[in-house]
Amino acid sequence: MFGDLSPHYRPLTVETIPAYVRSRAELRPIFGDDEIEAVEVGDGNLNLVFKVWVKSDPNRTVVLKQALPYVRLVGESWPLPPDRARIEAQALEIEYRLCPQHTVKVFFYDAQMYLTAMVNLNQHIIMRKGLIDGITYPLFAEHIGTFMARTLGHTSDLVLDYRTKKLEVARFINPELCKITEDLVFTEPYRRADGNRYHAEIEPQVLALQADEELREHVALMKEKFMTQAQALVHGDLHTGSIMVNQQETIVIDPEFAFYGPMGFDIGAVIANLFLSYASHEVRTQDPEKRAAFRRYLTNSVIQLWQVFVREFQPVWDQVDHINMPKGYQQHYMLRLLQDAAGFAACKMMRRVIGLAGVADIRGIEDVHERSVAASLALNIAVPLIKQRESFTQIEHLVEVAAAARPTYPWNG
Ligand code: SR1
Ligand code: MG
Repeated sequence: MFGDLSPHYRPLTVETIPAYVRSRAELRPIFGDDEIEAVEVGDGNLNLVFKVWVKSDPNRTVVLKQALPYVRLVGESWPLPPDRARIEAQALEIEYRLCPQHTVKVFFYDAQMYLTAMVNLNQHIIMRKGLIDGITYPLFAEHIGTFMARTLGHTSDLVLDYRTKKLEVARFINPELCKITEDLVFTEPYRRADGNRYHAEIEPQVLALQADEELREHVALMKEKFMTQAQALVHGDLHTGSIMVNQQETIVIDPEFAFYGPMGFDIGAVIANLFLSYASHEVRTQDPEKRAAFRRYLTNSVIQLWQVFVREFQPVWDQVDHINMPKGYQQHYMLRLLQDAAGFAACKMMRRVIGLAGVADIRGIEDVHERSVAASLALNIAVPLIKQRESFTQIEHLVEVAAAARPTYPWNG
């Protein structure tokens, strides 16, 4: 269906990892002839992920990430081309060149095995897990704003020459993974679909949302933009599960959904996930003062990441042709990015509540009534975010929408 699998491809297991590691000269400086241990840690939707280390010295370690030829979340009934691993490795190479301090370092990509060997970020945790526990990361907004400005600005027509840009668009054609996004983010949540996974208690709100034709018009506009605007090399899945953090560092991983798309899709993904956390702490943090403080951190992060993005994007504007791209055009461009980010953030929030692939922030809330409160609030942030996006002229307007929203579960009528 997607072309032939490499004849050398075989999914690794913890048992076959030592022999594989020995077969790769690039890993010899790390592992030598020492005894190797491995564990499979992949908790994502698509791939195998192994942590591998020297038994006598766990600091000598790598992560091996290998694509499966199907969607792990669903099983072999949903085939998926493992060539996405090549897209991911090539995107990481570009992101590392443009922003090494916030991109995971790759040792090599094995095209026969659809496998990437990379640094084991064992001093970091998945940001989503930290946010669920109410941990703040004060440098995150500065770091992610910088990462997005560098990787998006420097892969756009504003920097690349006409030919390189078009060849890069071709190199990053990623139809099957884009189709997943088209279906799961922009199509299925707004209609009856077998893939949807919302829980029964939230159904009245979901059905009302799906019946809202004005909302579906707005979503259709965002979907069109996603499918047609080859603005820059976007990460394509920049949620808080694709970001590893600690108090000092922020490292982006997992760009297998990368393609040339609208910049606002990445910016919106980050904002969406901060707002999903905001909604989840309606019930996750019971103490009102602690809740308010954590939410202040989240909303300040939204504001700051945009301010950093604008600041770090300025060098791009400084080097464009100011005759054809005068100040007014530049301001218009940045305003469109802000409004796109709001629209995409909304779609990404709605899909995480209604669609196939949820987020632990909300779906991990055990008590179903508490989960419903958080889910309801997330939807009530998302809907005005997309409908009002063309009135937003500053980032604070997005935060005002979140702050004004309330859960409408339990229902009155
Ligand atoms: C079937 S894949 C589901 C989701 O996992 C990835 O992280 C993307 O967000 C995708 O939509
Ligand atoms: Mg991923």
